[in-house]
Amino acid sequence: MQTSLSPPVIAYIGLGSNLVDPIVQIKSARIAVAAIEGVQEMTFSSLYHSLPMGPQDQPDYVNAVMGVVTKLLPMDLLRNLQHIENIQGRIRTGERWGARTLDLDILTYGDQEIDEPDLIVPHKGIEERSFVLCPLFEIAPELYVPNKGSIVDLIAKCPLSGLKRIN
Ligand code: A4P
Ligand code: MG
Repeated sequence: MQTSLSPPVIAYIGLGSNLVDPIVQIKSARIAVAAIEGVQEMTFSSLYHSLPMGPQDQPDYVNAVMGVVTKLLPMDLLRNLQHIENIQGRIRTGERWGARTLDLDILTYGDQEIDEPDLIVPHKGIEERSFVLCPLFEIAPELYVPNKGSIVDLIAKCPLSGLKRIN
């Protein structure tokens, strides 16, 4: 894949799966993300079992967050993550918040705020999602999410029901 390089930036990536052995999907995705040229794994959270946000007629999710150092520009990072989603059998049905083998979202990219047609960073809705905030807090308790607040403040305001850490 064609890529452009930037100075190293810390980015956090949200991983989610609720189809075809979600735990295996998340573990495979971790390996695939760490293998992207220009991406280095820094931290990886516990896995969390979560109730579906959105349509309820779908299986429960497994979620996690990965911290990376990357030299990829944000759009290049996104394209690489979408490539991994496709390889792991992601089928885009067009249904909002529908079931998926793998979802990889860029939660934050350094202290940048990005508002482009294909990429919004910090990821929209991050503050309402305990399945993002809890694993993020676990690996980055000092994080400030640009334009939204500190992870400590965000987590204090977010209901945590329906989330269970997987041992
Ligand atoms: N896009 C824009 N910004 C970003 C970003 N920061 N990271 C664009 C990744 N993608 C970003 O995404 C749709 C478009 O968003 C992409 O083409 C990309 O250019 P998608 O992955 O194709 O579709 P999606 O994920 O269904 O869309 P959406 O609205 O982003 O869904 P979410 O917000 O990712 O939510 N319940 C639980 N418990 N756990 C989950 O992980 N996930 C979802 C999906 C629903 N319910 C869930 C979970
Ligand atoms: Mg997504």
